[in-house]
Amino acid sequence: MANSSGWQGVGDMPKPKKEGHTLTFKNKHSIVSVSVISADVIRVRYYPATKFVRDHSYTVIGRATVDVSAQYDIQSQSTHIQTERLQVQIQHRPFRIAFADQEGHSLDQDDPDRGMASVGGSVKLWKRLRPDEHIYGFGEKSGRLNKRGWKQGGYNYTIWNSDTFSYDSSTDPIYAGVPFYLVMRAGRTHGIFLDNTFRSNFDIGHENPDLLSISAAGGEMDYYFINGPTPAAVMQNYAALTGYAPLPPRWALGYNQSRYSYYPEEKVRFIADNFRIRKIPADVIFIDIHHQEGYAPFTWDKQRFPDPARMIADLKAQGFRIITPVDPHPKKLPGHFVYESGIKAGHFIKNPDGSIYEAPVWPSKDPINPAWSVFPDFSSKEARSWYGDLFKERMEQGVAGIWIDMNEPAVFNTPNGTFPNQVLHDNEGLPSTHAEIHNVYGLLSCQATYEGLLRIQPNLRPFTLSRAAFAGSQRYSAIWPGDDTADWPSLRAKIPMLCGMGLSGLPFIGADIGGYATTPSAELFTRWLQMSIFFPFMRNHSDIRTEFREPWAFGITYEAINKRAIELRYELLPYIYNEMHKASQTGIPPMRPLFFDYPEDESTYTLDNQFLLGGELLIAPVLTPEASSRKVYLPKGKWYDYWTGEEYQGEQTITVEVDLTSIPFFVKQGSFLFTQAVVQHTGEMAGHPLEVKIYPAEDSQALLYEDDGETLAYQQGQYQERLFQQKRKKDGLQITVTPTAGTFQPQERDLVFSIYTPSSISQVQHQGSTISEVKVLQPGKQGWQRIDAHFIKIQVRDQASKFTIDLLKG
Ligand code: MIG
Repeated sequence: MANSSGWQGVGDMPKPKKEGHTLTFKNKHSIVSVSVISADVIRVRYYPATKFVRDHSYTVIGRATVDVSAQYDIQSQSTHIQTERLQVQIQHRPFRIAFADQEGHSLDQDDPDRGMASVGGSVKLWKRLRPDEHIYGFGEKSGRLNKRGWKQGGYNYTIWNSDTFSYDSSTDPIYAGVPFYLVMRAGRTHGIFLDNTFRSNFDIGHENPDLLSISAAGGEMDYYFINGPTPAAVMQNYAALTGYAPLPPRWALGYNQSRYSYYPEEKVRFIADNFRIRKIPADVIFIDIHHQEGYAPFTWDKQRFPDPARMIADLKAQGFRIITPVDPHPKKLPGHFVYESGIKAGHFIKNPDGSIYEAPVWPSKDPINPAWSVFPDFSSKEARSWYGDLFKERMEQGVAGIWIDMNEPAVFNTPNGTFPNQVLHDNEGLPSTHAEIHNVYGLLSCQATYEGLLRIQPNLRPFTLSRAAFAGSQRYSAIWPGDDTADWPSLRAKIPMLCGMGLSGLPFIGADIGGYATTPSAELFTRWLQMSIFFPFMRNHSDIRTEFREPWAFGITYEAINKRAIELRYELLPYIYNEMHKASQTGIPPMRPLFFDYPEDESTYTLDNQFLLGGELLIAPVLTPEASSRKVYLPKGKWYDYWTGEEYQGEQTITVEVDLTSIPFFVKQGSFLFTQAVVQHTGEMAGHPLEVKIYPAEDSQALLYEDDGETLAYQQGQYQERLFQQKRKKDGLQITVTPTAGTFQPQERDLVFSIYTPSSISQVQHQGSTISEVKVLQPGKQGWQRIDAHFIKIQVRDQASKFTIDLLKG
């Protein structure tokens, strides 16, 4: 049935054929299949033809149906599927699908008038949108957290990765899109993932307030219904399908200093020396495209960097890692190993007439030897493996990670800034045009790079930072949201944007501190830095046309404030690392909006000026100029101001006073906050005390994961996981630390418990024997000390075996 706009609906379907856990429906012009992937995940495929082309995905890596028990009731007019947790009701005439929970409460359904349809190769699906449904996700997106939009005006989001220099809060699409969203309604959540790489569009009640429509410019309507009921459960199910972010090297979680552009070598050394002399902690320096000879990827400019290996070794001795960009646009340089080997093996993208596609990007701006670029076809397995091997020399020189820019892909000579749609890709054996590969070009460039680094250094965790991304990019890269501007709206926009990325399965994220394209005021820079302490990836980066903005660049008053902010990052590193480890196991993003942990609290559904880092910390950054106070919403439970120790009852909005040095954040009752003393870089951490801040509840617990921070030995069991527990007792408090897994042993060190305990403690015991109270804790010695009205500290030597500490009231 064609409607007025030409869309041809799926129409009526006869009874399906059942094969395994897949039901296939066919009529003269359409094929639809519905598969049970697990008790929580249902896959729907629709193609406007009598058969599917092939079953292939660049994103989904885990859809093998395992141990599913589902019942199928196939009637002539309808089919009903029941899994352990979901019901799927399929109406055959016209074909419509509805999803419900096991009690039959409706979760998601096709619009009864429209359902799925196609026109001219595009596919579209209209779903019901209820007034109280809140929508989140779509990857890196501007605007509010809740994609219903401000006052439910509705947004319309496009997935088409785009180089959007100096974008603002209304630009869409930008660099990285993920065709996945969560629906939250009255505390219950589910997700929809569209596994289609063509340009797609999600209209969230914009065109019609009662409809959410999904369309793609080609391919199948291939989507997954992903059950909750909690946001965490949706993310876990989504990660099982699309993969997990690997555990990053710990140094990458330190402070990263970057600039377009640090060169020559003396400048890089000057930056490094300044951090160390000024005692501002830092782990990584990013140099930019000027390190290359004539902007040719995989080269070094011999004048600017005469001996990269030596420079990198010297900086390593100072505790710095060096990251360089390698943009995926090889220069057309006859004689150069990248160009020659790629030409020889046929790894570059071709025009429809079979010639090699060339376009101007950075290498065309070389004043001495300008040349256009050629482009690896990352959609070919062979090209990916060839490309990954190109990094050998660079890694041997000691480069610690690869920064992948311009991989939307971006070119300089087309109106939309990317390849023409007609260029041809291998598409893993089924040749296709750029229209199909564009959105995964970034993802696949990261896969090629990541896998190459892993082959070259099989025992080191690869690090890549990418600008473009798609569903599944979490498996290979940290992502930063490109070139924004240095203004207050842009600062504020980072919270919903990064939270939305986390909700789209990308946990390892952080934005250019200060805003990229323009120069921030000292105050704006400081606020941005203070907020970024709590972003999984923390990097200061700026455009070549802006003023330098190292933490000391704004004068001594600001330098001291900025230094303190970076020190706090290092203090929190054991906690942040632990959260990244959890993300690597579960898919749950460390940086997340409040509704994620408090789905029953409706006042969190549109809250996008504060966020959580893990379950323990609530961050309320100062987001306005010359602020003297900020309002903070605290959800259910008891919360403690990290700085003052003041206790607050949740479910209220409080006002905290702030000045330029303030970094408002709150710790939840029951938390174990794993911290350390300030070090200048992560290489100094070993042997320093681990300080565990405990905010006792009746009883609570937390797992702490530790390892060597850098190698893959953890995959062979070389890590240490311990369970920290605290329990209130009649006569005080008991803390227990129990090793639970792994063989790794941290270097000998003190373990300090910093305990929030208003009650009067008079005695402390370690394994039943009394520890003496001291005025000052001495390194290496047991003791306990009263700090202030709220805290006492207990210090013991850390030990591999289980132990108990008792705090006894007088
Ligand atoms: O066309 O490498 O977003 O971070 O500094 C600009 C130079 C190219 C854009 C990136 C930015 C980077 C810059 N790049």
